Amino acid sequence: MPQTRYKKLSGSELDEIVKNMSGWELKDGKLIKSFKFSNFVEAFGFMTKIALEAEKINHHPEWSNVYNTVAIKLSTHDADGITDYDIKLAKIIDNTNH
Ligand code: H2B
Repeated sequence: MPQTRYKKLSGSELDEIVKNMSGWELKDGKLIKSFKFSNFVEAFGFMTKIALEAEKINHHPEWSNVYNTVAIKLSTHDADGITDYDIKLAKIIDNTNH
């Protein structure tokens, strides 16, 4: 996939965008947020819904799941940074029931 597909965001652009994204933070060059559910099935159901949406836009989360929590870290490895696609995926995630 050509790298020009992505718009890599600068530090100041990111600060401006992320301050309006509830619960998201910048850490170690990634956009991060954690979600907590009542049990494992709820957490895994959330991941399943996101996985299908991520596949549709061909942009995939780095994440981990322990019982009822899902910790998400977004970045674009092809662009070695955070891009408009990470923001797009973060919005999809926030709009998925949690
Ligand atoms: N997801 C993320 N988060 N970053 C990428 O750079 C990326 C991806 N690249 N999903 C895509 C797939 C690329 O490897 C394929 C070939 O399109």
